[in-house]
Amino acid sequence: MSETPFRDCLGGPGTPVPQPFLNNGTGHYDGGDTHNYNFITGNVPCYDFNDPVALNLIKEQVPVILKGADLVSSAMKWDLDYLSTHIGGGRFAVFIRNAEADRHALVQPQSSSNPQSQSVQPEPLHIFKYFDEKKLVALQDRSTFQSTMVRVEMTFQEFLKRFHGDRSQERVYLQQPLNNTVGPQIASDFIQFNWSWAAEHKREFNWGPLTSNLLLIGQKGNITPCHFDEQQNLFCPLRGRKRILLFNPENFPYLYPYPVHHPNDRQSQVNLDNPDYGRFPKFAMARGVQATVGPGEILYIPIHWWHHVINLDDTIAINFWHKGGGSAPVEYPLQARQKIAMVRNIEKMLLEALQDQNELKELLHWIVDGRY
Ligand SMILES: O=C(O)CCC(=O)C(=O)O
Repeated sequence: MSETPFRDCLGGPGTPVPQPFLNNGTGHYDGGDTHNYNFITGNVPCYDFNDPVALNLIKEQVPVILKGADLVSSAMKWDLDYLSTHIGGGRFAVFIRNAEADRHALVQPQSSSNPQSQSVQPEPLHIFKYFDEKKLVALQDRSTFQSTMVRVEMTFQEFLKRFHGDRSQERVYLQQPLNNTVGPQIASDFIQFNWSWAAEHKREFNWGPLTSNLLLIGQKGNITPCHFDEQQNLFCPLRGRKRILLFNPENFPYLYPYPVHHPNDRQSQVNLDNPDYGRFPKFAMARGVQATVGPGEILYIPIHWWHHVINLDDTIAINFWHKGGGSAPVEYPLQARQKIAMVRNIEKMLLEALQDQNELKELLHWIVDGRY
């Protein structure tokens, strides 16, 4: 059992002094790992893979880094060359940010009474803010949404060409659940993952079924901005380091998530690198922790925990997403993650009843104003 949980972990004491948070002179963000975020108050603890303390933290839904992990040992040889040779001829989902497309998109949206419309500004090229395409189709007030990120399916060879292109003009991020189109060598590596550890611990943690293993291949400096998932996540870097800022579910009101019907549902409206305290005053109360993880480590990201992911290097990673799991007996007061699930359900139910996304705000005022 570790007495000094940070020893030998990438983010712990003894880590080489990293480069400053930099703009590398070409006008585009180039990542960095020393930027001091005043809302980060500590580091995620790090333990040996099978340390019971760590496993207990996971049971309690607290983030932890597991080091010396052998969950995906057979994938530790995956680099771009190996994947290029063995991944097969299937098509892969790639998110693309393009400077030229951004220039065309710089049309200001019409003014709207909706608060989200004020956040419609071009995002810097390295930000990959996820949006839900189905929610975009159903969105009634299009002035509240603008994304210059597109999702394109392409072969691995096409992706590699763009990955090695001019990053000041275009950035790419491959994010593809592993499926049966992969070549036999990758399939064999996948079969050799430590599935018995995964199955045994899934039971122990009371998680639901594994839903997917997302393969992520990102460029240095790419950022997946602050969001939460409705899944438990064992996040396994295979190449390069990532710095991940995490906020527990109690921070929900401080991070101003978009409405449930919005394409950016589950994303924070706050720009962590330049928070607008005028619009988002409660962000001043947000408090988070951070982890820097690399190959051979696993970061456990609990369901409903906010996470903001900075690629410190070119990276390859794979995650294990699991459903939340069976319902434990309800205890009061409810925990933040249970309240989040409840709030999301209420929002969805009211929208379904109203059939008009623009009416929801007024209805909520009817419920609250002068009454609570
Ligand atoms: O690595 C990234 O950029 C994003 C990963 C992430 O958000 C996840 O696995 O839930």
